[in-house]
Amino acid sequence: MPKSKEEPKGSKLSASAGGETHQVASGPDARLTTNHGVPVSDNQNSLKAGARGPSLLEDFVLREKIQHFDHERIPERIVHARGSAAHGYFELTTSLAKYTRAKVLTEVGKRTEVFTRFSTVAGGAGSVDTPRDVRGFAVKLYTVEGNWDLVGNNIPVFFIQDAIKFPDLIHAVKMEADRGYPQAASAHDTFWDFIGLMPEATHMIMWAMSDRTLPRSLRMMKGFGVNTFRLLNDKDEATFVKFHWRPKLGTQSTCWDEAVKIAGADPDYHRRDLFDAIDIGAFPEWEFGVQLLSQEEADALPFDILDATKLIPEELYPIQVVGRMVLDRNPMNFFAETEQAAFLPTNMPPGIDVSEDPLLQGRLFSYQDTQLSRLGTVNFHQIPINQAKGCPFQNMQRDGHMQMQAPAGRANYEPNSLGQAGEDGGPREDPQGGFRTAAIAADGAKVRLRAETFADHYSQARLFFRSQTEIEQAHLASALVFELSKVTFAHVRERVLANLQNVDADLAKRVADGLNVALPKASAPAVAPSEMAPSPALRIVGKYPPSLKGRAVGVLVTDGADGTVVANVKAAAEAEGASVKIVAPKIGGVKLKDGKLLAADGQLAGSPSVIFDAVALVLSEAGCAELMKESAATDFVSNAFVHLKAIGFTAEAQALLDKAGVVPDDGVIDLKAGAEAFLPPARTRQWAREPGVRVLA
Ligand code: HDE
Repeated sequence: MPKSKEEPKGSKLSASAGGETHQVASGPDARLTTNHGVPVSDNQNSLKAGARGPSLLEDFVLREKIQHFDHERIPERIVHARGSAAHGYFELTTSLAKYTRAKVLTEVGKRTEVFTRFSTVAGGAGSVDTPRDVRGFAVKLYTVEGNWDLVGNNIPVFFIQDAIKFPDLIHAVKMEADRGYPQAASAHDTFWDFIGLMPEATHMIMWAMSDRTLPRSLRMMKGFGVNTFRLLNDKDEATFVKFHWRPKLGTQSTCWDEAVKIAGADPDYHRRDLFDAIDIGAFPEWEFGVQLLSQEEADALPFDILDATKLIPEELYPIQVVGRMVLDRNPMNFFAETEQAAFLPTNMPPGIDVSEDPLLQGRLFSYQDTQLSRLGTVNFHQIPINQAKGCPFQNMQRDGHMQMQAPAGRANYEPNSLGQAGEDGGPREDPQGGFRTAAIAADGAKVRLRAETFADHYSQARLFFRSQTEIEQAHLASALVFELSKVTFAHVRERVLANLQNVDADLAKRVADGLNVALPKASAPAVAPSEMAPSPALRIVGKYPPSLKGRAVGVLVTDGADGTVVANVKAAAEAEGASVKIVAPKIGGVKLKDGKLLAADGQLAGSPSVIFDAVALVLSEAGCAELMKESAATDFVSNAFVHLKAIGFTAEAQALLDKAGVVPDDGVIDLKAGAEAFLPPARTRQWAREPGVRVLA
């Protein structure tokens, strides 16, 4: 759409989500108009026949306003409906020119604009941020050779091997068909019924029941392309590739009990965390990495590289870090950008190509198709957030609903001889620079078959479980106990247990004990699982970065608290990059011991400790006595304790600690030792505390 060159006085172009702009008046000239520009004189009263009379059909101002409102919603995404996103850039640090001709992967130092959307899978758009669920990690890179959408997840494998099972999987996990619940939860009959009948899902189930599905922050999640793709170099030689994003803040998770409570305390926990971080300039960053394999190397693997239920252990093929992504700008309008963003795995610049992975092959159809019902037009690529911004896009496609462009000239077909390419003749194909597909032989008989190389459903599930630390294994087993305890059909639980026997006999026994049911015999695996060398890369525990960077500390204060202690804790934590929030019984703040006022960031009842990574209690004796009558205060402390957080305290808080059941350990720090002593335990969770506060499977 042509932009007006001269801006009228007192007006500006509304900042766009990617290209299109429209003039909006600002300043004193900012008057309200209808959608067609007619100035509105009264936005408070509809047109009536007399002050108390009926409204008149003639009132086009009222009708336009109400009608637009009636149609504000578009269908939410069928999966990944709840999400939040940010703008930023991708920067290549090492060229992959040996493997690909895609400029985005060969031009070192060049910054490519991105729009990245994170999501949960099962819940609706209005569900909460912290259910146990896989997270979507979709990146749209506006490259100079067209958009590249790397539509991944925070888990490197998937539940199913063939796209034809996807509708069944999603029907099984979403709200049950008759009752319309549960929302955003896999802990119910239909999900586990399906899972028990689909042994290929077992590896993914290990990941889904691990702490990976309870991310602490969207900024602390890995991202994976999941499917195998190909890179194609300028000689059209193909190399298999797996794509990876690694968060600079490390991979961090919450506890299950904590995630459940966060859902109540702040249903928007993740979206707020991302927005706030970017708002204050703490821009989240990820490394971009690849695993590259030749056809011969792929053939030598003990599993099929086309099978999306398998990963390639990093110990076998290390991730080569070749770039980074920084998210540094919040969307200006959630609907226009985040909601209307359409990610398509078919969006790939020349030099990147798909593989024959049967899951990916189905995805190549689905995403384009779903946009038609969601965005309602074949012209959804013209919505600013979806436009190819890095380069022009032009072809002979015309018209359709919501056409925003007015292509000039008579040539809307090709070939034509009406003029030169780029002039009256319009655009032409580019055999050299255009997208080319890897020339992979494909001449098999038409069959509906699953390759035998896809038949091993348990080796990598075992690899994952056995690679975890003891703590993570206990969390995983306990998550299975929790979920299966919500299953009401005994035969469904039994079938899952029979499958778990093939993963690890000890795991199956722990889960059966946790359910207090008999352990069934192992199901018959299609292929007996084999042992793989443990992969420490698959662990989270023990790898938190030694810093509070990007995390939150809550300081609970009362009237009469020692301001010096508060200031010291704040300074020490902020020096490491934490955000520190003052929590007080009343939002108006407290009067410190020295008489000074200290403003509060949050009121106690609305700022429970679940929204912080570590807490400090800086109380006066009288203040503590008051808090002893306040369950929100006891919960603040007891939850921090059972969620394995560091608790700093002043001596006056002792009675509250005792009432909350806090047992002294390395993570319970008397602040008289100085704020510095609080930092080391605050940088991690007190894993050693867990057996004393929670019975794990
Ligand atoms: Fe998706 N998926 N998916 N998916 N997916 C969608 O497309 C689908 C799969 C993923 O932030 C839908 O625009 C099929 C794997 C993300 O907007 C839909 C299959 C992975 C997002 C769709 C899969 C993903 C989607 C719904 C099996 C990880 C959110 C709305 C063959 C690599 C993108 C939409 C965003 C969204 C189909 C499996 C990731 C229906 C058929 C595997 C992150 O087209």
